Amino acid sequence: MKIEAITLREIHMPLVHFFETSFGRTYSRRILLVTVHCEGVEGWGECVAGEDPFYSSEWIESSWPTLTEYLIPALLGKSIGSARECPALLARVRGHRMAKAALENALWEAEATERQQPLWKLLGGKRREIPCGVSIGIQDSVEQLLEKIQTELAAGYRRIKIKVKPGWDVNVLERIRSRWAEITLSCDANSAYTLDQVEHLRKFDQFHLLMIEQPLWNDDIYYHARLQKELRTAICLDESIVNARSAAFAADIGACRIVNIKVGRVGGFSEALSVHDVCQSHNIPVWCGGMLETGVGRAHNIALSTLENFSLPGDVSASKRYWKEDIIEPEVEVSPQGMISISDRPGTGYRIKPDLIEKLTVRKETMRAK
Ligand code: OSB
Ligand code: MG
Repeated sequence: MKIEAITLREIHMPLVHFFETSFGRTYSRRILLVTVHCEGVEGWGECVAGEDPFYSSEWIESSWPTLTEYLIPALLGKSIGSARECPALLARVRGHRMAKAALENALWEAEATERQQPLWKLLGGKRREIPCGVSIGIQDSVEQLLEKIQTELAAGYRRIKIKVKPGWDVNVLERIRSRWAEITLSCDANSAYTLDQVEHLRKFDQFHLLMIEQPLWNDDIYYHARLQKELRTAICLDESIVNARSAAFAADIGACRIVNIKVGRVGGFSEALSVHDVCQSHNIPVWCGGMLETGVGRAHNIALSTLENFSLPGDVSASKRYWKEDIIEPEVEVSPQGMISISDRPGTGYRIKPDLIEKLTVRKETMRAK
């Protein structure tokens, strides 16, 4: 597969409903998409970096020049036998894992299409349907949150995750549990607490949560191990698992009992597969995290979620929860049982909508091999 040209573009898409975490509120997404052009075959990838450097230091204004000045030139003109060769070609650049993942994942999609094989099979997936959960942001009032939970439960979702921060946590969980004693419930702090708050965090144990996601610092593993010893509730790491080595370290020292895998956060499918395998060998179940993706990134998350150790419901939800109109067809749909069924079509099994994407594009640059 010769990489002849790569297109980088930014699209703007308003969210159906704002999304608030402990680090802020988002109303509308600015999203970078890449298209790799390889001898008549195309592959698409989504850079999941945010509008601001709040979830991670990487954000779209750091991704764009890193892609055009370093990462895209490192791939142009190269002939590769498999997308697995991509990480080595990009390894000279440190960090910028979300930008790297956009390119690598686009190459996996192109490879699957070229081989006339479903992407999920190429990745080694087994599941023919995947269980789905939802991540519900901080709302203006607890009543509004309860109403949202009601809607998502009625839609069939199998796990409710709420965002928490000091002032929006124990009080809110109490209200949820008094209405729904039995639902599978978890929470995500996005690093809103410190180890000084262990007594406060211990109060979360009474709610029988499936997990508490990333309670402490975004780059920390060691203190999460200290905290896990103090809590009955399983800790799940998101931000601090950046590759297979950090997953192995976290597993070895008992920093978590569950891992959230985001393919962008770990730098692409190859590393995501390694994280999956490391966790499996340590008996740590994983689930697929989300970054408010469009259908392009969502389709990749779905393919990854078919791997064996993705045994917990992911933040992989229906297109319509995020967008008035998604940029793929068919849109991602979730059954009344809270499942997404996996297609046997080659590639992702979804088609992109070129006209809609063109309409949403605010900047675009195509770079070609010399
Ligand atoms: O921490 O999982 C997170 C969204 C943006 C940044 C970080 C996170 C999230 C979500 C949303 O929780 C998951 C989704 O529905 O895409
Ligand atoms: Mg998270």
